[in-house]
Amino acid sequence: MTVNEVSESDLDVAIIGAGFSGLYALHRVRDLMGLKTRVFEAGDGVGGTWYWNRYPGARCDSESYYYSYSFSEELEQEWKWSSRYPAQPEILNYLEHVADRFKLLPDIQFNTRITSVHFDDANNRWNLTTENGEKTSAHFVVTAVGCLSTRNTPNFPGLDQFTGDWYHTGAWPHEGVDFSGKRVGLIGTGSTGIQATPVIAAEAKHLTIFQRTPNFSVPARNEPLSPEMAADIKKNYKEIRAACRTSGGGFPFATIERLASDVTEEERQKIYSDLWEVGGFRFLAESFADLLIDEEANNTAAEFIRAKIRAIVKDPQVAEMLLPTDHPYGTKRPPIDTDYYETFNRENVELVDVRKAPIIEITRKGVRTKNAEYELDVLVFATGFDAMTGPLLGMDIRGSNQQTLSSAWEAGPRTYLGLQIAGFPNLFTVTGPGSPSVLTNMPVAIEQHVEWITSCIGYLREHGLTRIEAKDDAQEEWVRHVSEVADGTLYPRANSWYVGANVPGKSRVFMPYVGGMDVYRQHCDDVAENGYEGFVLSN
Ligand code: NA7
Repeated sequence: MTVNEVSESDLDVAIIGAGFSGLYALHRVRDLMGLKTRVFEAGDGVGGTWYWNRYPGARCDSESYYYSYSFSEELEQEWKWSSRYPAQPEILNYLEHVADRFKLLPDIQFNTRITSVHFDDANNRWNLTTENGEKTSAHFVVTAVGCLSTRNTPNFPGLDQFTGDWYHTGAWPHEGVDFSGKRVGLIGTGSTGIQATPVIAAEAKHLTIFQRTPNFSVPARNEPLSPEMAADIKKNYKEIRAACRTSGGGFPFATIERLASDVTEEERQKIYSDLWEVGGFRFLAESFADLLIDEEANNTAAEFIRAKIRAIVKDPQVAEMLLPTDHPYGTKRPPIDTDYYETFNRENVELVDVRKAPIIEITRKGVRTKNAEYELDVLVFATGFDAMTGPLLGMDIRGSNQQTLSSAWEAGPRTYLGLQIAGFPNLFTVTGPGSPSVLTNMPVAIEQHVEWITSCIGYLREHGLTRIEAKDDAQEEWVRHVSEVADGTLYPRANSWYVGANVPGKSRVFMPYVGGMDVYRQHCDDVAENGYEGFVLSN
């Protein structure tokens, strides 16, 4: 084939990943724009995060009725959510239903991991290679790879000699794991460990939780959605979606302007107590406007939660070990739970502080810390992900002049709007670093990105343009802005996965954009309106 020739099998748009983002991107690109496209998916089914994370207790921390697509009124009216927070199988069913309903499956290639994505400057096209050596090319690439899809499994010496079974929560066996009669160890007390702990404890003979950093968790208060509640939600969907679209976090929460210092101590306690009963993210979002900005304000919420931990956990020594003190509340992704702290009152549950006595190795029999060896039959890694950049750097992406993404991001991720990377033309990153992404209700952020990207591709085609690329100076200015906004908050104080602190050696950069989904959406719309300001459009 000579330069400029495109074979039959080549695509207008290659989409990588069949989770929330990839499914919606496929629907828009194929059905609304009529372009030739294919989704490449590593798993053997749709669902992304909800395909892989099948660990016990896996459940969405956002409420079902707004953690869902808004693009189809028919879909939102016909789908029935069972409870306030849907469990993993239900969200997976929902995404499978979406794939069926919009006839997406024929254009998804499963069991296909993309290993390289190289730009061809002469043709303004991307060449993609799969793990099996299959090759294709596409004019545009949309990475819909998720933010939490590259697992972080700490490199403890000796794991290969462990005679029990071990699992990472992010690659849970489809057939499940039988914990009955087993001595189970769980490493990690992030959202995942906190969801899994009570469920595993209820089944296992004994559960040892290896905690490096205590976390602040608020009860979810999950409950079934009654037919009346469900009907009411369906009746009010227009308003609910509008509230999500115009809010800072993509949630339909009440807008709170009061500061923690605006009320008396007694009123503050009442507000926290009431919201503790409401449960979930509302505790943080609907209490005070300055919790993530002002340390003193934050400490009022942190102290309230610490008092709850002391009240719930009967053994004062265990309670003390569970008290988070090293980061302001909410500056790590706030977990929400069902009976997490209560679980430490069970006789078969033991908490081990691996900050004080770190894990030295995995032995044949279990886990050895500096102080002791814990014999285990099953070891669960709830140790999180190489967030946001991991999935992108995991593919060999090379842009213009074959520059590698890993060299462009040597000092941490740099993007323009979290949508494109200078030097990587025609490549779009859904919910990439530099966009609100993981700080928001993900489906809202995903829909905004997919809609912006597809409109952009539509614009290029209408104007006979074949190439779009972020300008260096626009990118530099955006990176500066993302970091400046983050520095105005308490977020960077925590050693969180938002700054890459959970992965040894990863550059410390606050990755998501904290300026708010509403502000960000408007900014992206203005950029497009002004002829894609900050991008070079060409032939
Ligand atoms: P997280 O939130 O990254 O939590 C991982 C946990 O694993 C956290 O408690 C870590 O402790 C712990 N961890 C990681 N590495 C180690 C080592 N080497 N030793 C001991 N403990 C370790 O991941 P999740 O899966 O819980 O949640 C990810 C997101 O999914 C969540 O935020 C939601 O958005 C959904 P650390 O705090 O780093 O000291």
